[in-house]
Amino acid sequence: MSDQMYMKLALENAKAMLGQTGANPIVGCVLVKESRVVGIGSHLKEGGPHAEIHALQMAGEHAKGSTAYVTLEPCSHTGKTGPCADALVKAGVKKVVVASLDPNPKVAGNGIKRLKDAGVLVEVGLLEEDATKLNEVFNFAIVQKRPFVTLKAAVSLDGKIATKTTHSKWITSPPAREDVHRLRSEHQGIIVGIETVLKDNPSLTARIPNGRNPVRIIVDSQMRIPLDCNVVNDGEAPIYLFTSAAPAHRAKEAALKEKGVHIFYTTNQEKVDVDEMLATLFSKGITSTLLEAGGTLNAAFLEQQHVQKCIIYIAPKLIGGRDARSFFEGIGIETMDQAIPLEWAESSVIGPDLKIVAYPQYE
Ligand code: AOF
Ligand code: ZN
Repeated sequence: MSDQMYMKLALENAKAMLGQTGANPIVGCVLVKESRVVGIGSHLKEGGPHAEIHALQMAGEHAKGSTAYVTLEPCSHTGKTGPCADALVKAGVKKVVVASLDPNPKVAGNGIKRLKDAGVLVEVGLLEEDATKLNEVFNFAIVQKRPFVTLKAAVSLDGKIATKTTHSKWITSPPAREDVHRLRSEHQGIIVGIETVLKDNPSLTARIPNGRNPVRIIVDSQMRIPLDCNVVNDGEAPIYLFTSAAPAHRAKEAALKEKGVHIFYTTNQEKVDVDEMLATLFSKGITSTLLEAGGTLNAAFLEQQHVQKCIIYIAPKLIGGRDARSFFEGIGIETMDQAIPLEWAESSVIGPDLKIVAYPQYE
């Protein structure tokens, strides 16, 4: 097998853990000695051993003199676990092939340096693009100290998310909606506005086999959330309610807290400040969020450049109506040079619908 094939194997091992490593990156490691794989490992969960440690444990004494293929630069710091670079050196690994560097300021090249200083051969950059893409969420969040935001919308071919009477069940097909549940399962948090809660009384859970429910983050400036709505009562996942409401709502606050809702006040008295909310979410360990909001809240995110990725499902239907809502409203722009440019990344067909993935290209 070639170097590339071993690294592909390491990448596959990383990829399988998408959505289960919390704020940590997904990482795979393969140890090879004399043309035989002697150890394989993935980072399974935040707080647990890193990929290299699992692979070293599997290899045992065979790690000595082996080559390690790691999708991310081995760490050099002591966080919840010890430095992987030192563990590789201690086990006598002869060469380390790394796909991409770790942008975590606590690591950022130090892992490579430690290995080299200890006399280990190091190569960096094999399948780098694939590895970087795999950790797009981690790479963004660890540097920006904000969660990566993926905006999801289901629209008709004429770009509407509802009819003029706000009816919207359903625009896209069951397979496309199932894909959304998979997306929810891969994110730590799902963000909606209070309008969505009032109108749809949704559950915001990942209803697929083995789905993991994201934290339900609700933007509710005036604390209008009904005490009897589904999310507040179903106990399926935590609720983070962001509000700018003044102390006038203390009685309701107590009732919500009683039901286990976590309430966060933002400094602005009128409207929840998106950037402040995202900073708070990051401080709570949330690095990946799915924004499933309507046109107003989406606009607040987009106008402040807080959307990193768009996933749009397009149904082969025409809705029409001047007053039918779309997924990006707000005040709008004057001229085309002010439009947010995006880069197409993927397009596919799901049942009768199209799925488009695109990345906003901010200045
Ligand atoms: C690796 N291999 O498998 C992972 C790494 O709190 P800790 O100790 O788990 O450290 C988390 C940091 O370690 C994380 O932010 C990232 O920089 C790195 N993750 N490094 O060598 C791994 N998961
Ligand atoms: Zn590590």
